[in-house]
Formats: sequence, structure tokens, C-alpha cells
Amino acid sequence: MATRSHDSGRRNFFKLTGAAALGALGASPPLRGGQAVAKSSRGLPPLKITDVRVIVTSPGRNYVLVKILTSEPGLYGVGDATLNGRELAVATALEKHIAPLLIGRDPDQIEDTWQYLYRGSYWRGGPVQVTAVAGVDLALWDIKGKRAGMPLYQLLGGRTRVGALAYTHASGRDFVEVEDAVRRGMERGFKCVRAQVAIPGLEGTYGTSARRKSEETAGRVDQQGELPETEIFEPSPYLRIVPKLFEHLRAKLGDEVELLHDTHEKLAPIQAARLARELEPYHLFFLEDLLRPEHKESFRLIRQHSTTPLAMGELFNSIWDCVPLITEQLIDYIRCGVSHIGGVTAARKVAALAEAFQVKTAWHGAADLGPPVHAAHVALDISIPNFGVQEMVFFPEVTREVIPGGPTFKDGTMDVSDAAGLGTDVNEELAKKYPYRRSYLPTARRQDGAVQDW
Ligand code: EZ4
Ligand code: CO
Repeated sequence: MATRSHDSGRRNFFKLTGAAALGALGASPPLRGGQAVAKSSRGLPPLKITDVRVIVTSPGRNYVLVKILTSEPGLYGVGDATLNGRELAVATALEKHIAPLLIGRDPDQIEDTWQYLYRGSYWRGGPVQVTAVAGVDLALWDIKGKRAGMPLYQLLGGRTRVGALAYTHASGRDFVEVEDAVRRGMERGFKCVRAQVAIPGLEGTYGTSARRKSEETAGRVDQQGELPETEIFEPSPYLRIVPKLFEHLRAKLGDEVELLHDTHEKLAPIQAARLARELEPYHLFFLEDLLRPEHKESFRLIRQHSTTPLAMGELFNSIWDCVPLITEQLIDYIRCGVSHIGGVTAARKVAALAEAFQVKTAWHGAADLGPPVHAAHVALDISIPNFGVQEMVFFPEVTREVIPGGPTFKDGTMDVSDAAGLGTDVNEELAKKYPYRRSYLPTARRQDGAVQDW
């Protein structure tokens, strides 16, 4: 570093590049992109990112993984950046635009890297870019955990509970099928079950197994290489059947099991208010994603009409999407996915904002988010004070071989091991055996042919 006097440094400040300017302010020689250099990490040697590998693989369904290698031999981190149906857009953003910015940077400076990638692109936000940033963010937290010899939940403040209350999915073509599916979940140990039923007379309903391509199967390898399926949705029969489903389930299963339901952003505000009100007698744990993500202010209408607890957020991509719902206490559970909201760095701020307004978390734990994200979910769940519930899936054997590790399930709760970092990995050689195949989520239409939210 040049030994320049403070005054001349100031005089020249605005002529210098960002990197040189930081040097003039007395920092150690900065890295690429003007990143300030940390002075010490417990006496550990300085670390640099040496390579960023984007692994697109389809063990059971498509996943986008980010493997970040460092200058310390054998030290790397693995993140997940999967965006169902738009996987290659995220992979390209990572490979072509983001990876070149990371080489040479200090992997320990996660917040700085997040800000640099999110705000530094100028074109901030959106699911593709945010999920790409999250893939990097998760890999960096993995590296930091390995470097510290601690699981992620320790880095986040340590354990606040013995495990994360989990929920599973139950669906069927009629009430008895759904009831049987809920019972199977309860026999497996679940205390919370999400229940969905097919709409009579309509071909296919979100979240039910009435059709070959349901929410559960969409994107799976046996469904790939095709164009999207179309489901038919009509609000009136849907609004009639759902309260009757929960009347049936309460009559048959009693009051103790916690029941949930996902409307998947399908309803208009007044329909959503009606459904929330009519479900009140059945005491749902929560009613999920009632409205499109664009209509946050419409939650005020629902709140005026119902005491059914509300959850929202799997299509949110920033903390600013969450702000009005949380600060006005219009929802009870914020349920974004940690990868789709920007990684652990973003999600822990969402959780902290929610804590201040007595809103709890319910991170989106679907099958189309990879094991590293599920591991991050549970690390947050067991370290924050305002955890609510955790959606979960059991990954098939083939997924667990290619992307090993991830949360465990016992007695209705999830937990993570004490492995350092996220406790997940990717088998790159095996991943090559399962190449990406194009796949889409289903789309939906009304009976008259008009486009409907799926
Ligand atoms: O349909 O992740 O609550 N869970 C969900 C999910 C979503 C999928 C879409 O890619 O709504 O199953
Ligand atoms: Co959902």
C-alpha cells in the first residue's frame, strides 16, 4: 500500500477507483470490486474464492447447485439455487454474470458479497437473480461454518429449541382419501398436516393427486421433456368443497391434529375473506398464500373478516415484499423460501423483522428446493426465537445420493446434525449421470379458457 499522507489521500479520493480509494482510507490492499479486507479471522490465514462451479442435475427432479472453492485445499461450500421451471436462467446468471465477480473475493465477507451482488447489479431483485445470489450466499455460510468448525445454527446464535415442528402434505380425490392420507402422516409422527382435496367435476386441482401431474409430481423426472400441463380451476366449487373437507377431517380426526391448507395464490380478495371466515370453526394452524403476491394490501380485507391464522410468502423475493404484511400484522406466518428470498443473509433479517411484530416463520420447504436450502431452513428454525412451523419433504434415495446430508425427522420435528456448515454436499461425478431435462410447473385456466393463477 502506498504511504500517502491523509490529506493528499483525501484530495485524490474522488479521482481514485473504489479499490484505490479504500487503500487511501488506510485499509489493507482491497480485493477485486473494492471489498474491504478483514484484518483477522481468529488468526486463520486469509482466504480467497478460487472457483465457482454451477452444477445442474436431475436426480429425481432438476436442481441447480453452487459449489464455491477456496484457496484452502479441500475447503468449499455448497448452496442451492433451484428455481423450478426456470433452472437454466439461474444457472446462466450464476455462470456468466456472477461467478466472474466472485473470483478473488474473501468468502468470509458474506454480507458485503450479498450487498455487492444484490445492489451492485443495479437491476436488483426478481426470482432469477435473487435465487442466484442465494445459491452463493448459502455456499458462503457453508464455508464459514466449516472454517469455524460449527454448524450454521451456532453461527446464527445457537439453539433456541430442541427441534423444528414439521408439517407434511396429504391429498386425495375425496374426503376419505384425504383423511387416510392425514392418518398416514400422523402415524409417521406428524402433528401438523396440510390437507388438499380435488374439486368435484373438475379435472385436477392444485395439490391433489387427481391428475398425473400434480404439485407433488410436477418437475419430477418422469414428467420431464414435455410442455406444461393445464389444470382447470373454478372458484365457486372450490370455495364450497374446502370448508366441507375440514368439517369432515375434524369430525373424523378430532381437534388435536394441526391442519393446514394452501390456496396457492388462486383467489380474489373477497373470495379469500369468505374462505378464511368459513374455515374458522375448524381452527386451522394456518391458511396459506390466499392472494397473488402483488396484492399485499388486500390482506387488510381478509383480516377484517376472519380470525383464521394466515401465512404468505413463497413467491416473495425480498424483505420489502414482506414488510407491509409484517409491520401491519396482516399475517401470522411469513413463509418465503430461504433461497427465493436471497439466502440466509436475507432470511435472518426477515425473521428479525417478523419477531418485532409477533409474526412467526414457516419457510417454504417444498421438494423443488434442494437439501442445502432445507438445511438452512432448519438451522434458522432452531436458532431464532419466532419460529412457527416447517414444511418438509422426504427426498428420494437418488436425490440423497447426489446431494447428501440435510435435516433429519423424528417424532414430528426436524433437526440438523452437528456437522460444520450446512451439513450438505454434492457428488459431482454422480450428478453428471443425471443430466438436466426441460420441465415446467403446470399452468391453470378457467373452464372458459381464460388464464388462471396455478
Ligand atoms: O407449489 O414449490 O407450499 N408449497 C407449495 C409448493 C409449490 C412449488 C412450486 O414450485 O406451494 O409445492
Ligand atoms: Co404453498
